[in-house]
Amino acid sequence: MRCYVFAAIAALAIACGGGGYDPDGPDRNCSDFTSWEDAQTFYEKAGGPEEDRHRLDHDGDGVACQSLPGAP
Ligand SMILES: [Ca+2]
Repeated sequence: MRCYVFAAIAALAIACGGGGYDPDGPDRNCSDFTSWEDAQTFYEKAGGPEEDRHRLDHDGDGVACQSLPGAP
């Protein structure tokens, strides 16, 4: 029974994950991304400036990981 519940939650997470973002996944830091575009895409999927649950945008201007190559 427990496995069934976990499977249902996983399916829901995939269905509602906004294009692959897993809110229960590991914390991510800017150093986990090789390019700014990847970090920005992840940041927006994770809720963007309203949530920023991974703290990728410390100054809150809506642009994540400005230290990465390719940042505007
Ligand atoms: Ca920023």
